[in-house]
Amino acid sequence: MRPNFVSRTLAALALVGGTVALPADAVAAGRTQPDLLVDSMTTDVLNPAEGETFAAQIDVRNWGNGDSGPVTVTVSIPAGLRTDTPYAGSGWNCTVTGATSYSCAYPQLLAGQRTRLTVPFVVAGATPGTTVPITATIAPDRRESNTGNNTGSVTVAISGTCVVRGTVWQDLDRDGQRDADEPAAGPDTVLQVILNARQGQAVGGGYATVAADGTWSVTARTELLYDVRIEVTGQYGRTVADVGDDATDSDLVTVYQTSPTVLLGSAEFIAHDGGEYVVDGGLVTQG
Ligand SMILES: [Ca+2]
Ligand SMILES: [Ca+2]
Ligand SMILES: [Ca+2]
Repeated sequence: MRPNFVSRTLAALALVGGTVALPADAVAAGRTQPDLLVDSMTTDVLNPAEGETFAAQIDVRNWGNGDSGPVTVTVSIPAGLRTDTPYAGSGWNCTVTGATSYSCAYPQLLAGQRTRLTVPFVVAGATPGTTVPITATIAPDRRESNTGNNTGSVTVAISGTCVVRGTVWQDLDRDGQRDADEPAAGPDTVLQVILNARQGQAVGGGYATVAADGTWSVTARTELLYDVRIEVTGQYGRTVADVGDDATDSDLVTVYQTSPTVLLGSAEFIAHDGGEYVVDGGLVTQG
């Protein structure tokens, strides 16, 4: 095993630039250099709303072959957001610099080491439906080889309010259109309406029940992807979708479940602040 391992390693090293590359720890101490970078930035909530607190997660990495000195990261506070009490206990020490940035310190990043910096924000005066950018910048280490990757950013969408509504009816002639003589499907038939948020890190969604006239409505958060799911009793299915006039057609395109109840679903749509989204459902009897 051992001779084979050594020969493969030397062969691999020999391919680097035509010369034998030495492992990092064999380079003279003065030649090793850190390369700090913002590896990725995310937020723990995709669509926070006015007054809510969320966190920016900043992955900082030393991509170089040498250990860094002390690391300082400045995180900008854009208009529409404000700072909150910095988190403790991660090894990072953050202070608020004026009202416009955090200054966060970490003792050192060894070659190849990665760490996550998490800072809190409160939505304060941002316009619903807009996106707000957050930027993080690592101060260059004095021996750093590459400072072009020391900045990263993420945008966060500010939630507003929309209305999602619809009508469920019985499509007696199965033509996909609601005709004047076709009755509503009331609460005896429609068990619940679910407004389903598709993205795990988004906050939103809700439930509704239909009225006797088959209508339902949910007021919901925005700047996220939804679909509507309508649960009906087992003897019903969906009629053909998207046939003819959209104002009087059925918008249920998917069957998620057929027993013991039937779960029907709409297509996905992105909800924006101030929007009104109509999802109607036409039912037909099964079997
Ligand atoms: Ca760098
Ligand atoms: Ca019809
Ligand atoms: Ca429609």
